[in-house]
Amino acid sequence: MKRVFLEGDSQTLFSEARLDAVRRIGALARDQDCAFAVVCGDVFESNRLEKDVIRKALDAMGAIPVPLYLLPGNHDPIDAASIYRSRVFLEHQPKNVVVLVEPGRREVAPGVELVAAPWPTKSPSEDLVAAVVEGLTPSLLRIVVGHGAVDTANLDAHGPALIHLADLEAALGAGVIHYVALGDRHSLTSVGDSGRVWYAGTPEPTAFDEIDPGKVLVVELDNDHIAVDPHVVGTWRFLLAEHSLDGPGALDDFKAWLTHVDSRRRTVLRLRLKGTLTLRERAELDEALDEARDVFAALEVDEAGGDLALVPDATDAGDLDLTGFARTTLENLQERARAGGTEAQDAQGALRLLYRLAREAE
Ligand SMILES: [Mn+2]
Repeated sequence: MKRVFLEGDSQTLFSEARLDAVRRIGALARDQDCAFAVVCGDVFESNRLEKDVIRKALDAMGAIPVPLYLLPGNHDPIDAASIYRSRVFLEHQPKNVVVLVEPGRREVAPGVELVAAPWPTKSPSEDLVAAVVEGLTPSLLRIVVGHGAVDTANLDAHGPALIHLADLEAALGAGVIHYVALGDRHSLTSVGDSGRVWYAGTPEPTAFDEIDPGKVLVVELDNDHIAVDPHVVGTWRFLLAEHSLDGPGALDDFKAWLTHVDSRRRTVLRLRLKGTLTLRERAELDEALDEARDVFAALEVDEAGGDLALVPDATDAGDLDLTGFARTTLENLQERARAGGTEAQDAQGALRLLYRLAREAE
């Protein structure tokens, strides 16, 4: 996946973690004695990827000790330019990797069928899952493999390809199908009331708004029994944290917190900071954030709300050994910074810079 928020070697770590997640799925499948594994679409972010990405992914998938069924989704539909039809994919496709190219039923074990609903294009005009479930009569143990949003109100999705949950629940109730494995949502989600319709979510987290990502589901299924167990395979984290820097010791507490966050090299941190700082404190904060930027995978500081204010005080000037023009500039900026309004924001920025430069020059 593209990740503009990462720089330098964090990019490499992120790529490697995603391949490791595939390998962990293989180890889990072996430990849990799984008969096979399915990936419900968006296996690849796009149909146009670098060859080495495809080769590395297929190499990791090939080490999974069970059959692996891949469903084309909206990011990797099975159109004429599909990644699954590319020469590099076909040449390196391991024996255990099967692409669910055709919609409909496929026997994957004695008495067990997948009912696949691959995406033929990026924007299909119908409910692809309904199309493959329609007309089935009870016989084998059936697992529907689909991709896309479900039409339940709480997920607030729309479009002609929405998956109609009521139809699926009716088919589950009638014993025509027994489990529905869905992809698209990055959050681990049980849909509806049957306990048999699930999004596993993304195996490695990719964004802040995902709920309970980094897992895969081990599903145990027979005609009248089901168990669905989430297992952790992801190692990255998108962490949103808010801190108030007001009051004695708050800045020190925040700096201590930064050093106690687990797995910092695999943590993308977004900070919302609020409080009122003197120039000296602000410089201390900036230094701590600069250091954190080196040890976290990425660090974003959200200052858009203007919750982090700078209030220059008399001791700030005392910290700096400034004379003449520089001293006059400092005093002018302090005055403007206190005055409020948009000019005050600029003045605060200029003061921070002046303070830092002056301290560095000492
Ligand atoms: Mn999708």
